Amino acid sequence: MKAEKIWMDGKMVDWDKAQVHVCTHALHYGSGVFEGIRAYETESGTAVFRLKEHIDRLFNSGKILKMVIPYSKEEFRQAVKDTIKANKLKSGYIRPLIYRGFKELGVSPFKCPVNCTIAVWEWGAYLGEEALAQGIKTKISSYARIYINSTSQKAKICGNYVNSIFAKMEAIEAGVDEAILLDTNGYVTEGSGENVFWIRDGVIYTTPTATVLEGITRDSIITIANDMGYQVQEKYICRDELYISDEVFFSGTAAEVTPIREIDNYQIGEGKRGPITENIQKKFFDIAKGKEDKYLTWLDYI
Ligand code: PPE
Repeated sequence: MKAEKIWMDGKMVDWDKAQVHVCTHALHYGSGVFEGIRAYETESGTAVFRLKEHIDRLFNSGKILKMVIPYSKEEFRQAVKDTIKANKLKSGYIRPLIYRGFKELGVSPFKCPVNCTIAVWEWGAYLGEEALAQGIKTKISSYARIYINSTSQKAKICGNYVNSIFAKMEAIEAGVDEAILLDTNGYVTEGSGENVFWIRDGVIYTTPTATVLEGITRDSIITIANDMGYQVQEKYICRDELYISDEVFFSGTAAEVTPIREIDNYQIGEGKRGPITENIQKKFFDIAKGKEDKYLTWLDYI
């Protein structure tokens, strides 16, 4: 993973020189907020998928963590595009990060500066190309998803991801690809970095957003599925409902639309990518690659 330039507080800096002080507040306490955005190659050049929504969520994350961001949303959107151009990136991943920098240590972040960076790099399928076609193996995590009153699910806060790291490490060591976390009441929430969808008798379900990140891919899929004539419902469920679903899949910027073929050694459906998942996945990629006029407003061309 490497590119040429990183945008740091308004300047393009060489990849290897994009460094911070070891007493950076966010390094000690997780006091940063970030985004994950993808850019796709289209016939009319590189396009960023739902840039507006991602920058809106980034600013909302900053608001929740009481950060005064020294740029406007418009400036941030432009900086994302400039970073893509500076790296001649055709397609890949974009990682804006706003964090409390170095002034002094101690839990209160208020005296530390709010620093902003944007990195971009080429990033193929999150869980491997094969995962997109064949589906992945997962397990229900023994780690509960962060309790709703312990931090904020609406904010993509760096520190929140320690919960995801525990779940992911456990999944990898158990020999599966990804974890699905339950909340403290036992209801299904999300993956370490993905929202979850399941399908029963032709109806598509996903979790309500109270206990999960408001995924932008999740929102895209709900729109796409409705437009395709599927019924989509939000529902709280326990793990067993996933076991007996016809199809289950993850959605996320990094994960895109990744089918799940196994959960806790239970085969899901036919044990491969299901037909509805495949339809939605195909539509999603067509849209992201600019092949669907109806959704061109979701793309920001470079
Ligand atoms: N839940 C979590 C916990 C999450 O981190 C993500 C994104 C989602 C749901 C899906 O949200 P969206 O990307 O808006 O559809 N996870 C990002 C980080 C992944 C990583 O490994 O880093 C991502 O997909 O970019």
